[in-house]
Amino acid sequence: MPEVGNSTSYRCGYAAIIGRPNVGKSTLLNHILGMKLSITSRKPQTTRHQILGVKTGKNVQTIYVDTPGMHQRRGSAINKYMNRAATSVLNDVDVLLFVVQAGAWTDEDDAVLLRLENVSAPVILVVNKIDMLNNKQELLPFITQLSSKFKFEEIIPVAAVKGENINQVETAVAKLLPEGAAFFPEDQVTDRSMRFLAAEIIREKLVRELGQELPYTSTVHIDKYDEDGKLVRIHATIFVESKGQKAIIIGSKGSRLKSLGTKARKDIETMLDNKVYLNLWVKVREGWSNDERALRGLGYGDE
Ligand SMILES: Nc1nc2c(ncn2[C@@H]2O[C@H](COP(=O)(O)OP(=O)(O)OP(=O)(O)O)[C@@H](O)[C@H]2O)c(=O)[nH]1
Ligand SMILES: [Mg+2]
Repeated sequence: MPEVGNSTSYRCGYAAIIGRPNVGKSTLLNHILGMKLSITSRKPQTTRHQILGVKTGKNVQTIYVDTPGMHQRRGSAINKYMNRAATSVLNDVDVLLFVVQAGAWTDEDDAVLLRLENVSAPVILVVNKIDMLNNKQELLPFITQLSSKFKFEEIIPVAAVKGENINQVETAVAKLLPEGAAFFPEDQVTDRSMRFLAAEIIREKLVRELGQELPYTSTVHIDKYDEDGKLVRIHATIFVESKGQKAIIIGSKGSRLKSLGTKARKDIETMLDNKVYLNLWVKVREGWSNDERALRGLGYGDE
């Protein structure tokens, strides 16, 4: 085992990945880690919880914190929970990675920027999705404009989905971390349990396969998770808010639920490197997403 944390020049600290929904925060984390830890989708508000991703190198351990996109959708308790999970890290980390989309600055980005005004940690601006720019000439003026908005430590254009310039992000973060021993053992990648990650994978399939509104009103609860060496048996319930939503998820003769389940099972098998039996139920719990107590019972406790 390489020496982790004994050398005086070792660095270790926390870097939060923040920004509005859908800019590619979780994709960035997954590429840095070289594995799929945090779920991603084309729909905004995919990530709902803080998720730690630990990257251990020879001279540095960076503990990344993926966060839900900060958003302006007001009202329901789950939206408040997500915004809390996103903003509560701001004063608890050593570095902030503020992710934005190249050429697509919005009011929600301005709202994030406003939150950074009273934060003492250095902020690196990550300009993501540069591959999507029709005209590469647009990048420089975009960056110049943003650099006048805030005193960013660095501005790094990347394409997270292709892993382009990701090393630069890691190096910039490492330089800003305090000296100190590693907090996590070198083989630990996250603080989250396999049970939690399995629920997330199931939720990813829901978000990816269902209509625009449904993902916001569904959540996944793992009822049973048993491991007997050769097989991991998982019983999970998908909670929705109405009978109509339940019917949509189940699909004709159960076809959609079956295909969701198969996709989720395969991903969970890859994650666990084990055979998995997955049993999915769909239940209606009216108003769960706006009920603080129901939310806590479904894993949305204070972070
Ligand atoms: N073209 C392109 N697409 C990207 C890039 N990075 C991420 N995406 C896509 O953008 C979408 C959103 O990515 P996510 O990583 O889920 O975004 P997020 O910021 O974590 O979103 P929330 O969790 O909802 O806040 C997905 O469809 C990604 O595949 C990129 O560099 N280029
Ligand atoms: Mg995300």
